[in-house]
Amino acid sequence: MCPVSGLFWLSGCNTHQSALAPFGVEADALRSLLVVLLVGAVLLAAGLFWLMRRAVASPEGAITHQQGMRMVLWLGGVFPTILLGGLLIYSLPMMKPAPVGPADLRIRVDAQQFWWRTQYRTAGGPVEGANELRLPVGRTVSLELTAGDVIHSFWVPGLAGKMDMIPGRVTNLVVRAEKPGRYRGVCTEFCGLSHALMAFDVIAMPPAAFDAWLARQAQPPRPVPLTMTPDNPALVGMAAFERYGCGACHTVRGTGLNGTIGPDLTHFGSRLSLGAGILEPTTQNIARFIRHPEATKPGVRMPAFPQMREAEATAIARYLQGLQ
Ligand code: HEC
Ligand SMILES: [Cu+2]
Repeated sequence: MCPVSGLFWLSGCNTHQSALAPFGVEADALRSLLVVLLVGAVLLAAGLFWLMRRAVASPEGAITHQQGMRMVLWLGGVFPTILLGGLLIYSLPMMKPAPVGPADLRIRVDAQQFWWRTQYRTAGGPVEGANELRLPVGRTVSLELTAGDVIHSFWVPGLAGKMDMIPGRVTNLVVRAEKPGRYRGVCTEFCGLSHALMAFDVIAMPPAAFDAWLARQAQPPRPVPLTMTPDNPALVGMAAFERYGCGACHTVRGTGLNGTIGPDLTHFGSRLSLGAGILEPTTQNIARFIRHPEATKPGVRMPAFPQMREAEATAIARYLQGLQ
């Protein structure tokens, strides 16, 4: 449900990608600030309107020159100074990032044309992922934002404000999710042809479920059952995946394929979307994406495989969906 739907009907009132339906403490503070500013601005405008009407209605010479000058001093000088000073004092604490302790979770998010590389820093070493961000509810998380090619920008409207992602630099964004659920983030800096097709899922989870998920992500995927018949689609797909050289750009841990140009596919089967938050990960969509990624994402950094038979693409899709 949209909490302020009456006022903000223009926003379209979704709850999975909206700064007006926050699930993180930073976005919540920003929304409060917005409401305070909006109410203040309306009151101010109403007051000025009232004064203006009075001035127009009163006869000439109703106030002396000196009274007029005093009014300018108070309404044009003293009042705005107090108002802006108050607002500054009110909003300054919001600009200070929340403190991060050594025990808090750190996640590196590296923006690429047109997808997201993620790296969860754990005691056992970094855990690679892509195109989705999972957060434990109630825990402080420090996001280390950077980019591999051009400037991108990280924005999860329900979580916190925007932050630029700059090649060669790491900027920190400290966040805390408060409500579990599935949300969405986007790139908000024009970064190339498919800039508008560069999104990602944000999944806020209860801490215990998050820990279990992260432990699973650190492991290689469950192996393809080799005991099945040779026409087992996943087995055929795995062979085709190797034969077409997908491993030059993609990593599937535990198989020796460790390319790093494209998204890590180790646990691709557990992801909720395909192509950086763009498509449902159905077998058909995946197969189509593999043969003609540019049909979905113009300017994509993955080559097309038009020579690949549809059955082969479907087999690869089945194999990838099995990577849990
Ligand atoms: C030259 C490097 C390259 C090769 C070779 C390559 N890919 Fe990709 N692949 C990429 C890049 C880059 C992306 C990210 C595209 C985007 O979303 O902008 C990608 C994305 C994908 C995705 C979507 C991943 C996600 O998280 O949504 C799948 C699935 C995929 N590739 C499968 C394959 C398969 C199967 C092959 C072999 C037939 C292959 N790729 C060959 C670079 C490559
Ligand atoms: Cu981008």
